[in-house]
Amino acid sequence: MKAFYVTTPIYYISGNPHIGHAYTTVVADVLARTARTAGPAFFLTGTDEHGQKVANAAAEHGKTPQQWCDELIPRWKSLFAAFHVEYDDFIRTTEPRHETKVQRVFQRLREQGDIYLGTYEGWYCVADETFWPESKLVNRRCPTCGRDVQWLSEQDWFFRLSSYRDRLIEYFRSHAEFLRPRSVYNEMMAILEEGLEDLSISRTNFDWGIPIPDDPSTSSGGVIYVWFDALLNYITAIGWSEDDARFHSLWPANVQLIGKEIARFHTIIWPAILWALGEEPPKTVFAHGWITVDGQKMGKSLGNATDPFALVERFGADSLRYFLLREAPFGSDFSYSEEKIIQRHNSDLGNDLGNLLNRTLAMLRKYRNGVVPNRPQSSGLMARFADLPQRAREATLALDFRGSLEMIWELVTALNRAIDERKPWALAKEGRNDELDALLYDLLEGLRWLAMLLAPVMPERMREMWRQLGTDQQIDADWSEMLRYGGIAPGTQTMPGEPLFPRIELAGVSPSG
Ligand code: ME8
Repeated sequence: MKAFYVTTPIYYISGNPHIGHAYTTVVADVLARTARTAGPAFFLTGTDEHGQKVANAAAEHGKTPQQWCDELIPRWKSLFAAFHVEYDDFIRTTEPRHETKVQRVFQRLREQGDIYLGTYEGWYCVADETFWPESKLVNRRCPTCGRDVQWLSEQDWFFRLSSYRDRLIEYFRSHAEFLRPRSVYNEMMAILEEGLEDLSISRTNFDWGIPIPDDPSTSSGGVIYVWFDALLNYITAIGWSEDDARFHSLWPANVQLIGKEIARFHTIIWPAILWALGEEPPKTVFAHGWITVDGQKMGKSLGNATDPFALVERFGADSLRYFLLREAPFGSDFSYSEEKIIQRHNSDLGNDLGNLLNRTLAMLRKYRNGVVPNRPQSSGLMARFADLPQRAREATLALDFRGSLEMIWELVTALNRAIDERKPWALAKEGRNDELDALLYDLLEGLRWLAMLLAPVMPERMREMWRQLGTDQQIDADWSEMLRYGGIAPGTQTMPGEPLFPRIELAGVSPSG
């Protein structure tokens, strides 16, 4: 069975990670965890360690690039751990398993004529590691980041990107799901329609990269262009050219998540490289929006990045995960603000979900000694949610995270409303025991569903909810088996504990940034 394969960009290790890096990685984690509720999944992330940008950062700190990367890696890994991210593999482009295969790709494409030797003259932006034709510069600066570009003139190896243009246009037209959202699809289509130039894929003015494999017919040295090297991580990590069975159990990737600023690399250059290798493009590349501060993309180099470790400390990783997925439709930009995080935490998580658990367990303790009752009859409460797990999962796997959470919140709302309307305290007072048992049972069963449904988004807090519900089942088991009505066993002793999402006060909030 093919596993659901999801990837994030591999991040430049030129500085400390920020919340933007956590964002994409958390989204990938939620996808992988959700896919796992129905079958196998594989989640790859990692670091992009070559290129001039990383070399410059290392030099500024008086280190060799390799030392610099080795020293920073633990910080990146601990960021992902702090956000409760569980990847299956973390690839570093300086690893031999990657470097040898990148050289193999280069050799193969050179032998078959997809790579040739030519002369490059033009502009280069080091921050984005991108070549730009003169016509694309804005005020003689990089059109993406606005920084100075440098003039390059060198003999380079070129990838015959232009020869894939018609095939790309045709592929875009016949595979609308290949690139989402539509706004980015339209942008890339416009680039294709304008025409493509071949891509320089070697650099000779510095040496921090994978060496061009020997070619007896030329004396040109140099290293492989960092983007050509980096894109290949998605296949070198899973055994391309080494373990065909494993490779084909994962490739083509189901979802490749990226920020929209790197869509051109992933949806024009990447499929062309894959075709040159005789492989298929990924099924979907999703180019998401930016987290912004004062209308600008949050980034390391603009100096407006928020320290993600401090955020976790203050709000808790699971609340942040929820915020990131719930706040904006996936694909749109959204502005970062502590007020909004606190608002979501206090209202959705604290009032709606956390109180529901507290109230239910408190009533159960009061009326039934904290023990899950029998179901003498149905309260009817759960009937209309029978297909919720399937709908919520489909929405998540279609990358509609907000929609999925809204569906799940309908259950939260229904359970809260049932308490308010059916008034268990009145049922207890009037001795309507069967009705009370039926209602309490369904509230607990509903909470069990919620813990499972929300575990991909808030793995740690939902485990705590699970613990308080006292069940000995596996929270991350297959939904089709576990999310059937009647799963919480009568007689289960619940274990009320601390509130799941203690209120965070707005007072004393420091300005963002
Ligand atoms: O581009 N909002 O690495 P990078 C949302 N190494 N997401 C953001 C963000 C923000 N403000 N800032 C960063 C590279 N990201 C290359 C990729 S892949 C073969 C090579 C996220 O360190 C988003 O996913 O600049 C973006 O695409 C990625 O970090 C860029 O990370």
